[in-house]
Amino acid sequence: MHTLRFILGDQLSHSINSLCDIDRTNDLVLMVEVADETSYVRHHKQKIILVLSAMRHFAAELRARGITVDYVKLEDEGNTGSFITELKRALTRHTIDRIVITEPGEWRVQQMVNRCNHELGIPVEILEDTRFLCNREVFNHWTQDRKSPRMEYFYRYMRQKTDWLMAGSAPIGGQWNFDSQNRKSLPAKVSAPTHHSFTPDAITREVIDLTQRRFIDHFGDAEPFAWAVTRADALTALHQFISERLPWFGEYQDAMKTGEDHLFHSTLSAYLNIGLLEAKEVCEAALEAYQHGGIPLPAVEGFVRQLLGWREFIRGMYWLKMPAYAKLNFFSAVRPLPDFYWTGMTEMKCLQEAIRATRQHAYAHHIQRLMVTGNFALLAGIDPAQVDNWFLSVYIDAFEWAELPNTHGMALHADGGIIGSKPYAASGAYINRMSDYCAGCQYDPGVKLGPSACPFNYLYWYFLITNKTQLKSNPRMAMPYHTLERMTQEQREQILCNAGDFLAGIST
Ligand code: DLZ
Ligand code: SF4
Repeated sequence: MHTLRFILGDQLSHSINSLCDIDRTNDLVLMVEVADETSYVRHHKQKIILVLSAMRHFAAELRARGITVDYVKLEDEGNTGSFITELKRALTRHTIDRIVITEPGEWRVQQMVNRCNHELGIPVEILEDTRFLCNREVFNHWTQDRKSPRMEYFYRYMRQKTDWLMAGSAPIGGQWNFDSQNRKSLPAKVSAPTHHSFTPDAITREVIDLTQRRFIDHFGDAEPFAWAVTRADALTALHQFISERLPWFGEYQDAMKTGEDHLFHSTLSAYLNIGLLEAKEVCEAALEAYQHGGIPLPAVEGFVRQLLGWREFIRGMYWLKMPAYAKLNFFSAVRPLPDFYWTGMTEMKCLQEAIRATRQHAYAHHIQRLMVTGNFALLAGIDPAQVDNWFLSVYIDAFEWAELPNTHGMALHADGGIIGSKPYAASGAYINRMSDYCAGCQYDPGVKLGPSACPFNYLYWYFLITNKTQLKSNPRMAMPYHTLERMTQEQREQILCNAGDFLAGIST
């Protein structure tokens, strides 16, 4: 029996199911760089470099283990540019009895894999992706009989299931969630340790050159490219995070500071999402460090919740709700994405900073994504499909299963409350409290109306006024609507007038 084991660019794990029972004598691994994947969205240059370089390094590691790898590079002669046609071509090069694939992470690619059996004319076995902490069947079962599945309850279920941070059946510290202690802004004297940085080797250099040539018009800087592209370097990044940043991760996880692009965040999502690291080992490393002392419970709990709770929850919801989910547009938002999301040319300092960091590193942290770029798109009524496309393109860790529920659901509430129970809408006061951006901005977060007012202030009320029908009955929105009702007719008219003028001035 000769088996072809097809490995995708986000399946770069030696533990992946499709390699488990590999027969080194008779089997071969196929990996392909294809135009379909490099171009289905206009990925940030560093995202292309990360994936292709990590794929090439992974292939070399497999060969070093004695595994035969057929690797097709993007510019190899005859490359047909798609997974299916490359599989077909591989079948003409080798004698193969069956194909084994681990289920793809994205709905789009799953549709292709489902067609393989029919199109390739040989048996195709699709295996479960066991790198997640909760499999899809268990997740679906957990959602049954729940009208609105919520992350917090799923997280508690997973804590009990894994026995992580538990004292018997109760959570350690008597609380499931310590977020109330995790909302500090960054004091001026505190600065974050240097972020991990790896020098590109010859393989990465070749991919950087390829990207500079073929994808020069894609968003973002290709260099400096400092990301890990091997498991060994990703493990170094993990251990550096645990010892240097995890102790303060909780306290400052919502903080933003000019020029501090990584703060105390792990930035491991890129490695997790392509398979260089696994969620279980990352959580276990954090839990072990906590047991040795020196890491506050709110820090480790907050971090573990991101992986055990949030990451697994959004992946489960993605598969539960796709493909209809991507089309939902609860607020019927239609405004085109402003140009400044690509150019960074806006007078709003917070947006400038978030977009600059994104262009430089293909990374911005959670609060910049949710409360600055995401919040602005929500308040301004930007078409969710265009916002989804932007987030999917520009972030190094953006694979649709992770990106879509976060953008479409959490940031934009375009799903009407499937992921979160209320929109994360906030005025300039929130950004001012959590950052130092406003001090360097031409707008004033303390002014509500007029030319010097922070646009987030009137856009916040504009959002509530224009979406009253959809939001009025949401009990979690009762407070802001109560405040809105106490405003005079003239105040409301001024809000609409300021917002209208501002939005008309945005170049799209
Ligand atoms: C993101 C990406 C890129 C840019 N290029 C490739 C590629 O050339 N070959 C490949 O196998 N995978 C690539 N990927 C990752 C895929 O898009 C990813 O594996 C699927 O989206 C998973 O469903
Ligand atoms: Fe952003 Fe408003 Fe602060 Fe300017 S004043 S940085 S626009 S929140």
